[in-house]
Amino acid sequence: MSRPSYYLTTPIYYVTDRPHIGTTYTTIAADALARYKRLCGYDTHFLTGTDEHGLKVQRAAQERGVTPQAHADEVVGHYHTAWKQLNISHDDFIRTTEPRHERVVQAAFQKLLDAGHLHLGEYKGWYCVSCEAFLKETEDPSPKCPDCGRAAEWNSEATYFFRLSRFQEPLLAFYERNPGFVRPAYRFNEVRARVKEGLRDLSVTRTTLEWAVPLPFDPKHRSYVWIDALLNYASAVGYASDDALFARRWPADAHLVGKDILWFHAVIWPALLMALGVEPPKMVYAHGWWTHNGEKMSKSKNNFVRPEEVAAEYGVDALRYFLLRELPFGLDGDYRDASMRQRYNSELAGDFGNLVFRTLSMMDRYFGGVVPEPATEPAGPLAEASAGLYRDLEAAMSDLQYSKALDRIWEFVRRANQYVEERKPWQLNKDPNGREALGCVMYHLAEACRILGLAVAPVMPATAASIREQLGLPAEETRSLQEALAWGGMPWGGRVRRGEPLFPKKDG
Ligand code: ME8
Repeated sequence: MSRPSYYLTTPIYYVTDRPHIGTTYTTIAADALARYKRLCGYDTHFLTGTDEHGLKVQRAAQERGVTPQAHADEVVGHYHTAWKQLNISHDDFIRTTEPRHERVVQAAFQKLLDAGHLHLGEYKGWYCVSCEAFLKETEDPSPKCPDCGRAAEWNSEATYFFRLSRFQEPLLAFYERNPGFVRPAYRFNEVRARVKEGLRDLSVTRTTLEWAVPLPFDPKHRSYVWIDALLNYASAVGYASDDALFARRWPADAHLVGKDILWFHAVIWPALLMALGVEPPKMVYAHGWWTHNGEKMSKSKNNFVRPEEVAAEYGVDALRYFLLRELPFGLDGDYRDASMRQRYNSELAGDFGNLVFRTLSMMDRYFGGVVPEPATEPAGPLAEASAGLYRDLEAAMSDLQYSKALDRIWEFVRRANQYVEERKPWQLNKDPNGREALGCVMYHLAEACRILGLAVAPVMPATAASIREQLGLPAEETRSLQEALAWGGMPWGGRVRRGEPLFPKKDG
């Protein structure tokens, strides 16, 4: 039987900035989910990429005196470099300037026209270039964008409208049938309430914009950047180009997005898909926003947390761990170096790294590095403590509750450290009758480390690989996570190879 597909995406990022903690956050969260699903045996497809058209990118290029394409080609490099450094395991990286995507944007517009979902008219209103979004009607003569606070620009031009208003009822019916469509639930309620207030037709083309995909039936008009951008999720998996591939991957299982772009994903995107006769995605998960030392991050304040700097100080896995552990996915959070340092020292160096290091040190000291057979005690308190681990991880991860999954794993780490204190291997070692008991204790600790090496792999892949190597296990686990997490999988008789501490303590 073929493995079930799991298709997940990040937003595609504007090529106006290097990756910062916000874009990194979505991408790391998606990566942990992709890795988790792969371990569970899914045929996982993880897509990320860059959003390269539109006024915002056009102006960024103009300011630098280069063409938009040259600008995009340069900035996209920052994303490739960052995602490589952060161990992001995407299966595909789409750029909206690629022909494979532009063709699909044109095909989609043609279909919308043919099916009667577009009408020509005139758009008059305010536009926020930074958010690439239209503002609600206002009496204010110089309004600011309610999302980013920047001054809006007046826009008046001929445009094709997408008949979004027609989709109010179909959307509400779809939401009703799919109560898990938007997560967290309270954000779904906000979306539903706004849709109930009514939907206005959406201007989806522009004549004054150069850096965008031209419409096949009216080349004076070019695509509004958000329509172009949303279609990436479909064009990357064969929509309008490879029907078999598209049938395999679609509908997407999870779109991970920030809360600021939920409206586009939970309202405009499913309506557009319905208009094209395509099923909407299964889930859109909106995460919260990070501030830095209590302040909003912005170019003007120049206070972005830069992932490469945090990774240089603490390591890539510690950054990944911190972002996913510090707050429940969905809520807003504040990045503080003191919290990072505190979690690093107490949870990574103290609890986790210490358990692995002392287990392997004692294995060397008491058994010459060879894992003993747990002859008299094949199971024990650690077997018990690991018993519901898979079930709990699955429950947490199916709702992208990374912090809950990590809390559960750390419960096990602490139980294992407590076990060391209870059984005192150093005393058993002195006891002439303690050899068998010591063998059991050390086997159990090695097994606990093996289990941890699997459980933390989605969030801390390099750490997990190092644990497997130190335990003398093959790099790849071939069984599914559920099977591999069952107690007793550590072979005996093999040699362990103790490495350096995984997370050396930081002073101060
Ligand atoms: O919105 N905390 O691109 P973008 C958390 N191209 N997340 C943050 C954040 C913060 N401080 N700042 C930004 C776009 N983000 C579009 C997407 S998808 C078809 C098109 C998140 O480069 C933000 O919520 O502005 C969003 O998910 C992403 O980073 C912003 O990407």
